[in-house]
Amino acid sequence: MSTDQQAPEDLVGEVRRVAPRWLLACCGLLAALAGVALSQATTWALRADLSPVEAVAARVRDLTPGPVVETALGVLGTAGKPVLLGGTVLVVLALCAYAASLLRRLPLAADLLFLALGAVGFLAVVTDPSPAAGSVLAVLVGLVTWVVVLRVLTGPVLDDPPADGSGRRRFLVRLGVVVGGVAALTLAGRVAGGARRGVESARRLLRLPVSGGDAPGGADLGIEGLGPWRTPNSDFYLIHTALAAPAIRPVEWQLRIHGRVQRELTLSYADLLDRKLTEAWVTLTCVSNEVGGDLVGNAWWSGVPVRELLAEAGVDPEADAVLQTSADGWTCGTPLTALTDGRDALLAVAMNGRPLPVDHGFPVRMVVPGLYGYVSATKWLVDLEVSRFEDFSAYWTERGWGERGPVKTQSRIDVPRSGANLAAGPVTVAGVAWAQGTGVRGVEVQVDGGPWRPAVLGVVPSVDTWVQWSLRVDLEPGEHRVVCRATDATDYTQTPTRTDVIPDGATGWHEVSFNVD
Ligand SMILES: Nc1nc2c(c(=O)[nH]1)N[C@H]1C(S)=C(S)[C@@H](COP(=O)(O)O)O[C@H]1N2
Ligand SMILES: [Mo]
Repeated sequence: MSTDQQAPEDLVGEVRRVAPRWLLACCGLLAALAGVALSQATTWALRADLSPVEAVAARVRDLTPGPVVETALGVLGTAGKPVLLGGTVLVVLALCAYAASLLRRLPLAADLLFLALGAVGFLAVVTDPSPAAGSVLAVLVGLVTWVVVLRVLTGPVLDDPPADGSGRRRFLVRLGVVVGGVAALTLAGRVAGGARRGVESARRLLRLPVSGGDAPGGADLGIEGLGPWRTPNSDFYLIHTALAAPAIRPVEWQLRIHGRVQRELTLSYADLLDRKLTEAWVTLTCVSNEVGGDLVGNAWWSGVPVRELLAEAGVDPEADAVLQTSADGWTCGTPLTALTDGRDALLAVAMNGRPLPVDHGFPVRMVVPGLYGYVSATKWLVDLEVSRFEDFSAYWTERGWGERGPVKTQSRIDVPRSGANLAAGPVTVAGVAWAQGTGVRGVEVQVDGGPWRPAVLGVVPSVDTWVQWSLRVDLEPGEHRVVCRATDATDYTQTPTRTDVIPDGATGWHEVSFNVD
């Protein structure tokens, strides 16, 4: 009997079968594959534009000397991209396999390599011109998968194997679970991403009976540095708790209206479009908007007045609230009166004449003038339950935010920018002010602590939109400080007292400081 055919023996003389390095390398390879697959699946599912592997490959390409890239492209042609991506993956797999093969002598080698590769992926993703949160999350998912899968696979291999061969069974079971689990999750990510693409194309094909909305003449003061009165969909602020926007096809969308009603209603997208649509300019504001912040936007919305649907359902006179639920499970509670008092509270299907963008709630969202978004503007809306405030709690109110959320009268200076250096001569100070549901009566500007001077206001179609304002002032060379404040139609003038955004919206005056040469 020759010793080299036998497993080495330790001092006590028990048989110890040492896992061969190739087996450890295979575990490393599998862990690496699993990590790459799940990071890719995360990218798909969240519909981020860039997977970590793509980001790294793009960096490799950018860092490669130009002539090399050109020669490579000349040889490879359109195969250049797959070769670059495949090459990146192969290098990662090879490194991981090698590090895992050292696991016995250098137990931390693999973890350190994973961390280093994760850092490379992270850097590649965040230095992208438009880094997406989904891509960053994908790096994290990949990293965690590497570490966990390697532990899971090598556990039974590195432990002293029981003589009865159960160690081998344990390994095979774990191998099966890892391979099956990763394959299933990757497929799920692919399907989720595909669903989103399907919804995007369904949205593009929709032709809705809506108009694009004409901004009233004189609404836009046309001042450089002051954003347009109508916020384009692509520039409209985005706030939601969902990591990825729910993908809902119009044909599968349904809205249920129930709770304290005489007749429950269930509406399809077609039912909604069969009704007469109302269209209105409404400025939406986020309660988290700081003084001077930009979580506010104005759009032309088309939809069905929710009061008509509530009237059909027959609301119980005891009810004082409507609990709204979105497809992703987010909830908010809206005062019933805001939905029934005649204001343009809409189940909106279009924004600025286009079907709602997926990120803004496609196919149907709520828009309620005069209330902050967190208590009213549910995107991907699927359920309205007529209720009482005392009978439920909603997503943000559970987290310490106010129950009702009426918009506070606010104003903002957009030009000059803080810290600007202006040429001598007359200076235009301009911005926006809003008091949805009430209307802005006037905006005043104070320069360097002097008297308040009334600004010129743009024309607005209703009390539900913001208004642009401007004032020309002559300023001496030097540092200047400008403050603005709005007065609404109830004669309330903005308080100078600064309060935080939590629990129910910031107060205080916006000011900017700048220099005149
Ligand atoms: N489903 C869902 N709807 C939501 C939210 C959310 O987190 N999930 N956020 C709300 C908040 S806080 C605001 S300010 C508005 C923002 O709408 P927008 O992203 O279209 O600008 O959406 C509201 N609707
Ligand atoms: Mo918000």
